[in-house]
Amino acid sequence: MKVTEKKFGEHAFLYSLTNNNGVTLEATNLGARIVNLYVPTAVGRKNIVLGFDSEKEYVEKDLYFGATIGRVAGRIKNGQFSIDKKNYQVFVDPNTHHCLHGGPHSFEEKIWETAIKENDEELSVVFTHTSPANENGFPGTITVSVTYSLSNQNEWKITYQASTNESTLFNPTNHVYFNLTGDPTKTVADHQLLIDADKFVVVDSDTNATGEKRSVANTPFDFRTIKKVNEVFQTNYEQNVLVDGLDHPFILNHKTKETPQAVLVSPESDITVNVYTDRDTVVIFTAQFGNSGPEVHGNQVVHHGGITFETQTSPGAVEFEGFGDIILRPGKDFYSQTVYALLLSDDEALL
Ligand code: G6D
Repeated sequence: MKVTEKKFGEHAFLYSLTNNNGVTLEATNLGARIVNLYVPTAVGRKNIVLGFDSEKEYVEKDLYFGATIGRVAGRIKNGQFSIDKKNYQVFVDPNTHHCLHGGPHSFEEKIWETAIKENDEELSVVFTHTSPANENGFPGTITVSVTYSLSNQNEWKITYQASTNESTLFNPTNHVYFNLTGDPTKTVADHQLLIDADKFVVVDSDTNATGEKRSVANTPFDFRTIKKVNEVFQTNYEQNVLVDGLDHPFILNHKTKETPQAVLVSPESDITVNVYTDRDTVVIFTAQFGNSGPEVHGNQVVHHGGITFETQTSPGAVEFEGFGDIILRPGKDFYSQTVYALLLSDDEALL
């Protein structure tokens, strides 16, 4: 196992974590983000996530790629919520009138403090950041740590911890885009997807949660048995047409501890990502970039050129009953883990 560190721009550093199987995870303290995830395959090394080559490129192109998202993942309709009967108005985008991913200049744009940790089984980089009270209108000063670990079992584990001095909202996630072909000019249509969810959250034309949890049964959003993502793209199902793919919260069943909550398999079946999380929802976004996808290592990302697994509490939690509680209170610290476990076809031990 090995860790190296190098400059990634004016302020940021890039940390490379390599395990004993030749898997390398690269992360930067700009936004506590994953930049690259290289895996060995029969036809050579593949980078299975979308990322840019420098701090400057992230700032100029897209700060959400691979970033830690917060304070609140997804949209807060009209930027309004209340805590203990006190009403708050947070920053809203002037075009959409909603607050997306905690508003601008949030976690994804900050330079986080960094520490490296190592034991016999895994390498970790620990990112910490303090967000001052009233940032984008959110109450409470919160201290957040996000730990990325890479194990010799080929698991990328994210551990979130946070505390606050005043009751506030907190619902972080990670915005990694996977493309298991290693080629951003190929769509994820031929990837196979499983989501262990009996229900998804219906969204409106602004991609806000409507408050309706709908059974996936008899809809194209039924991924309880593994199938190609294309099976959604090809339908006229109104929820697919509305957002031109998937941009939906799926309510996870969590029936057993052993089985993954979601699975993604490459078209060649040489790479599998098993997603395990303690969160109750995963938002799946299939990178609806149209013709304006950014260039990644010299190639433009195509429409549907990536897929996210944004584990979280469902958007809509501040508006609707039964959508979970995202209030973080003083003295009750936040703790959560999500694991992206890689199964590589040339890794006999893992099959
Ligand atoms: C998230 O769900 C949202 C999308 O709607 C948004 O476009 C993207 O982040 C930037 O995945």
